[in-house]
Amino acid sequence: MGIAILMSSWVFVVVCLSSIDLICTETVAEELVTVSETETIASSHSKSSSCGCHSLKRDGLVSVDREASLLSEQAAVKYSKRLNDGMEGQDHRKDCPEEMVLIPAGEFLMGTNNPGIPQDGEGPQRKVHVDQFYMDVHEVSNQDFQKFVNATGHVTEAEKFGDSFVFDGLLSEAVKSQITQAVAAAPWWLPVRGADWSHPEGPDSNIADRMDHPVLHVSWSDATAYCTWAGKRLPTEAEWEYACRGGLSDRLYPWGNNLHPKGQHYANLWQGEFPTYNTGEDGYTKTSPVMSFPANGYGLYNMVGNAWEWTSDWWNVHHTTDELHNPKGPETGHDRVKKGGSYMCHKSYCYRYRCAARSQNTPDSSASNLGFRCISEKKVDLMLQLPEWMVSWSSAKLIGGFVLQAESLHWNTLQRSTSGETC
Ligand SMILES: *[C@@H]1O[C@H](CO)[C@@H](O)[C@H](O)[C@H]1NC(C)=O
Ligand SMILES: [Ca+2]
Ligand SMILES: [Ca+2]
Repeated sequence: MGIAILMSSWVFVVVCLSSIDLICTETVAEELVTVSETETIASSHSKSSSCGCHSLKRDGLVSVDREASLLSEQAAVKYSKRLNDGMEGQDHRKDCPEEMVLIPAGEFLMGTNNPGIPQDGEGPQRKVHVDQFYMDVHEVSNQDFQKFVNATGHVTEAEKFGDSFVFDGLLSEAVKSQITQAVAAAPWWLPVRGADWSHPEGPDSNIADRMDHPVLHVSWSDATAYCTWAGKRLPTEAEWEYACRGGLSDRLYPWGNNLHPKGQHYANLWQGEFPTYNTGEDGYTKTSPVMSFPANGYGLYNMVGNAWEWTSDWWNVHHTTDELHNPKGPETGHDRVKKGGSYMCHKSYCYRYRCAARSQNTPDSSASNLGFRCISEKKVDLMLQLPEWMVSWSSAKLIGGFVLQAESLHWNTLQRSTSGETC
């Protein structure tokens, strides 16, 4: 039986590869994971003119879960970059370019007077001026981060500490059975030994089939080191929020006020019941490729949803209503601001996939839903590959003595970092 399935899958892969269609190969990668021992691959693969990957409907019996997973796979294709841009069949290497777009200078209304989560300091609404800058069009991907690690030998904080937080819905039973602690206020977050950016669900996982997904399990310091290496920096909260709004004024989301314009999904969020059942109606129960779903008015992808994104600001919930120019947040603080929400956000629990929404973590925290993107004042065309000593020197300069302090605080941090932050 096992061999029969392997062989069918193999034939499927060969058919897909021979048509050089990225969607097919992506779908197959999913397929190898989700096909169970008791199912057979139906003959539907050979039915359509491509490789049948666009209509993964199988003849015969399909369980309810299987049906949901099929619908989710179809949605994943529907919301892929390729179909968003009407570029089906084009060169897939363009799917994940290292690209930045110009965010023109301007003024905007930051925050909101109708806060979804008032205690997060979403209000009051205030006028802010921002100079022009360039922003990464997508979250930093695993591939981008791999390049950085290859060039610099950077070791992330999660790797140094030996653990990171993983949402328990993603964990294998083998990994789960070894965990004895959880976060009281949010028991679905488990500290997993050996979880890091290249092992997002612990030692028995890898990123081979998601190099174009956002890098996860990166601390604020890791993110800062990456941006510095790339000749860029983290955005301030004001820059991030200004960019999120995509030129629209006083709207909830990067595309407007309607979560599902024309019944379509515009972001990778959670559908179903949090934290027990994610239907994956938007195509993904975990992260999605960094350029899926439509871009906003500035050409930025996944500003809300997919992965949370670090900003350079210290966290504080009290804001002046004075008009500000390029505000950089408080001088000092304990936590750093993150923006945009993630694939785990559901309105019932984490209505934070709005541009004004915000949350925080200690700078040494890392988790399976937290990533980043960088900005720069000048356009960075070529990645400046600084030697490691220069990167450590400049990030040490940026974060001062915090590295040492973070070491000693780490265990408290693990508990604290998810107590206020539960999605
Ligand atoms: C990083 O290095 C590994 C091992 O040498 C190599 O296989 C991989 O292609 C490199 N990745 C990038 C993005 O440079
Ligand atoms: Ca989703
Ligand atoms: Ca995001």
